Parts: sequence; structure tokens; C-alpha cells
Amino acid sequence: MHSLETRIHTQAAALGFTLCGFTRLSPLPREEFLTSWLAAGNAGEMHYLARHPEDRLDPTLRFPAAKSVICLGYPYAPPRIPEIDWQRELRGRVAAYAAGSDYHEVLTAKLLTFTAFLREIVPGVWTRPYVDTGPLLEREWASRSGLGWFGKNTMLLHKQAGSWFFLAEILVSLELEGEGVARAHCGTCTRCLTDCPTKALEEGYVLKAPLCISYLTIEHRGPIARELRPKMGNWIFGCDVCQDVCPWNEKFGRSREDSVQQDLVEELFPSLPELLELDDAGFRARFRHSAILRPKRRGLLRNVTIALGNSGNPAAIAPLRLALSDPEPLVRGHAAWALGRFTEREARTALEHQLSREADMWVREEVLCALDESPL
Ligand code: B12
Ligand code: SF4
Ligand code: SF4
Repeated sequence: MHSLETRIHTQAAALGFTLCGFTRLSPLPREEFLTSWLAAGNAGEMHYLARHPEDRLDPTLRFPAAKSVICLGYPYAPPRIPEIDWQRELRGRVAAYAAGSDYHEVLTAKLLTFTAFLREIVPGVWTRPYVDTGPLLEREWASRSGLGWFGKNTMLLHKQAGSWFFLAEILVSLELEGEGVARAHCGTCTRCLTDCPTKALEEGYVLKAPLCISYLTIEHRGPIARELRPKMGNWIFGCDVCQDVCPWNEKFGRSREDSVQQDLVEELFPSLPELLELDDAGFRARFRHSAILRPKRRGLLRNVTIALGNSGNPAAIAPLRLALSDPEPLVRGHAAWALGRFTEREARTALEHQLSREADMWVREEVLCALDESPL
């Protein structure tokens, strides 16, 4: 007769979860860390992270029936980097996790199958599945379940799987025997800290979200600070730099590849001018079932204009001029900033023309700044 733990492992593997572990629930010793992380403003506008910190530190307060957590890791394809010159081809960059369908949808369906299985083998069991959206410190529980260690980039890392996997959990009323905490293997390496383009990472597992490109491109709603824009390169949704540079991910193809499938190129390295042409309906149709819906059209197009500004390629001027007529002030303002980075006469003329017709005060300020900074 197989133990309950073995049957859970087998079911996890059958559903495509390559990592699986358990731990008993008990209050996490991270109150001081969480309080000072929040007090320092590191959550930015993600106010939900400050709600009910007591539940985050001890899930049994909200769910007294919960005894253990089943932690699961689901792999996604690491980015294969094709031989393209993004500045010449005017292509953006999308984080690898966003390729294909939104992982919340995919994993939620799998977790429901998993909980049905648990109810079948243990009648009357209480379960509560999570993927990303609940007040759970997912990486903390995963590390306690032996799924990997906290890298200095704050990602959960596994010796074989690197960090290219999602996490999901099921709180259960079962008393499961886990393997214990995995050892850390960052050693003296500090690549992620030094290579982060905006210096969002600090020693001591601190990520300052308001500086992180992933936060800025996905979660942040308003204008992006001017000093950060040049550092964003062509990232228009998420950022993989602190994973790309990690030696534990090296074996997954940081090497450049010639033969990347064309549909993957379009997903992860989309044409920036094409994205600027999307209206609301076009945006919703193109990103139906994709995580890219989250920043909405105006957030994504804001990011696209920044990338075009960072390209240094005069071919970006024409699409940016069109973006000055966008219905969203957020897009017009960032398009103005982007045009201000070009020395070509037509960029300046477009900005001057915009000043004569722009009614939005913030956009006018961006245009004035751009004219000031414009090298002509
Ligand atoms: C908010 C959030 C973000 C925010 C903030 C990220 C952050 N580091 O907090 C932003 C938008 C920036 C973000 C970005 C990304 N995210 Co995110 N995010 C989350 C979310 C929803 C909550 C994280 C959270 O609670 N942060 C609050 C802070 C306080 O928590 P923390 O940084 O984990 O802090 C812990 C450590 O510092 C640790 N700690 C403190 N002191 C010490 C001391 C020692 C010795 C140790 C060992 C640990 C330790 O304790 C703290 C509490 O656990 C989780 C899902 C979830 N519910 O957990 C996904 C999640 C962390 N994100 C994920 C992913 C994939 C990403 C991105 C890679 C996406 C991308 N490509 O753009 C980037 C990676 C950026 C990065 N380097 O972290 C995955 C990570 C999977 C993995 N293998 O680790 C998760 C788990 C989602 C999922 N279900 O798969 N994310
Ligand atoms: S996701 Fe990018 S910006 Fe954010 S910490 Fe990692 S390297 Fe820095
Ligand atoms: S880059 Fe180095 S320090 Fe950063 S997570 Fe990877 S091994 Fe750890």
C-alpha cells in the first residue's frame, strides 16, 4: 500500500507539476522582515500585500482546519533568445512566463483536479488551492517544503529546475510528512544584484518593487519615473534579467538560438510599432487568455513607447508621432518623452505641434520636458 505522500507525489507528476513537497503549517518568523519591507515602501502600489499581514504569516488564522501545505512547481519554457537586433527591428521583450495562456487559468484548472483527487482518496478532507492570488508567502512555504532555496534575486531556485517554474499550493487538513528545507546554493555569487538594470535588488532578500521593471511594466498604473525609463531597455511586460544571468539557469539556453519558432518570436519579441496600432478591441482580442491583459492597453502601450524611445532608431519616430494622438494621456505623455530622445528635426516638430494642441496638463509637462531635453 502506497503512503498518502507517495500518492500525492504521483498525482502531482501526472498533472505536470515537476516539483512537489509538503510542510506542516506554523507561524512564519518573518514578521519583522515583512513589517520593515512594507514600511520602507517596497510594495509600491501593491496595497494588497499590506492587508492582513497576520494571515500571511500564519494561514491557520484564516483557515483553522488547515494543517499542512502541499507545494507544487510547474515549469515554463525559459526564453530562447533569437538572433535579432531589437533596436534595428524595433522589437519589445516579454518575460518568458507570459508566453501562452495565463498561468492562473492553467494552474487553477489543474489544482481543481488535484483537490478532487484528494477528496476521492481521503473522504472529508478540507482543501484550499492557491496560485498567486491569495495572502500566502508562496516562496516561503515552497522553500520550507524542500522545493528550492530563496535566491538573492528573491526567486525560488532549484538545482535542476533553475527558477523557470511557477508555484502553486493546496492547504489541506492532513498532517503530511515533508522533506524539510532545501539548502541554499547562491554562495558568493551576486550576479543578479549587480546586473539588475534598475538596482532593485539588495542583499538580504530585499526586492524594491517600485524600482523593479517587472513591477513597473505590469503592476504600476500611472506614469513611470523619468529617470527609470532609459533603464528599461525594451522590456514591455515583466523582466527576466535576474533569472537570465543566474548560473543555475545557464543550462536552459541563455545561449542565442537561430531556430526559434516564429510564433514564439512574435510572442516574446513582438513588433513595437504593431502594438502601438492596437485599439481597445484589438488589444483584448490579441491578448485574450494572456497575462498581458493585466496592465490594460494603456499600460502596455506606455511601456511600448518607452522601448521605442530607448531604441535610438529613427524609424521609431513615425509610430511615436502617431501615438501623440492616442486617446490615453498616459500613452501620449510617454510618447512625448520618447520623441524627446531623438535628434531628428521631425521629432522636435512633432513635439512643438503637440504643444499647440495638447490640453492635458501632465502631457503638456512631458512635452515641455521633452523639448527641453531634445538635443536640437
Ligand atoms: C507581489 C509579487 C511580485 C512583485 C514583488 C516581487 C517580490 N519579490 O516580492 C513583482 C511585481 C515585482 C513581481 C515580480 C516577479 N514575479 Co512575482 N509575485 C508576487 C506575489 C504575488 C507575492 C510576493 C510577495 O508576497 N512579496 C512580498 C515580499 C515581502 O515577499 P518576498 O520578497 O517573497 O520576501 C520573502 C523573502 O525575502 C524571505 N526572507 C526574508 N528574510 C530572509 C532570510 C533568509 C535567510 C531567507 C532564506 C529568506 C528570507 O521572507 C520573505 C517572506 O517570505 C507572488 C505570489 C505569492 N503569493 O507569493 C508572485 C511570485 C513570487 N512571482 C513570480 C514570478 C515568476 C515573478 C517574475 C519572475 C515575473 C517576471 N518575469 O517579470 C518577477 C521576478 C522579480 C523578482 N526578482 O522577484 C513567481 C515566482 C516563482 C519562483 N520560482 O520563485 C510567484 C511565486 C508567482 C507564482 N505563483 O508562481 N512579483
Ligand atoms: S525582474 Fe528585472 S528589474 Fe526586477 S529585480 Fe529582477 S532584474 Fe531587477
Ligand atoms: S544570480 Fe547568483 S546570487 Fe543571484 S540567485 Fe542566482 S546564484 Fe543566487
